[in-house]
Amino acid sequence: KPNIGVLISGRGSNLMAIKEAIDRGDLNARIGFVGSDVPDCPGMVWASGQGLDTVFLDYSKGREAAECQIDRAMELHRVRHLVLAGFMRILSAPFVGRHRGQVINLHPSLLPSFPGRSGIRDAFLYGVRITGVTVHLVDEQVDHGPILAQEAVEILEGDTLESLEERVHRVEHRLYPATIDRWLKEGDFSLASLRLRPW
Ligand code: 3YE
Repeated sequence: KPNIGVLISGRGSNLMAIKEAIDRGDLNARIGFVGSDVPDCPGMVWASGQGLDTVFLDYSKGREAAECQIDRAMELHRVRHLVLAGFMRILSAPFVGRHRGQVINLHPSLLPSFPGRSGIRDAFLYGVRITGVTVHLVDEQVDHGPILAQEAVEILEGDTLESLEERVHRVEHRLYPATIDRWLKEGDFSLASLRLRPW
């Protein structure tokens, strides 16, 4: 069973969805550790309560030192695959290079539209009629790497930011565990990697 590390900075609702999918038998993995740059965030409190191993990633001495802590946790817990789940730090190019193809991210918009820290809000304020959720491999740029899965979410008349957020999160909680399971089984299945040739 592959060991995964899950990195969070906030509520940890996608961590909870991942744990539930594992417990249901829908995601063939083990959570080796949960790491966070915010030690007392609700997701870390929840993870401790579940008996998961938690690791505080101390960014106060710089990105490089914190990323060394991630490397050490991965070795200690025999983790090869990292899952970003509301983790709000940019991973450096050297870190991405050491873990090429082994870090996955979830972003709450249809990339390449609305990258960055507030994808749902930015789509809502722009007034698009369709937004969604993207799962992609992490590369050196933020919210940019090869796309593994996307699902559309309609913005409805009468939607508020809050009602839209709720529908986007519901899609995330279903799409992310399913895509992680496929990724662990099949590796890179991005369409970009298929190199479709013209006839
Ligand atoms: N790193 C790389 N590629 C990616 N991290 C995330 C996705 C992703 C990634 O695709 N290489 C907000 C982060 C944006 C931000 O600017 N963070 C700052 C620090 C902010 C602070 O001080 O709290 C930073 O430099 O890390 C995860 C999503 C990142 C979202």
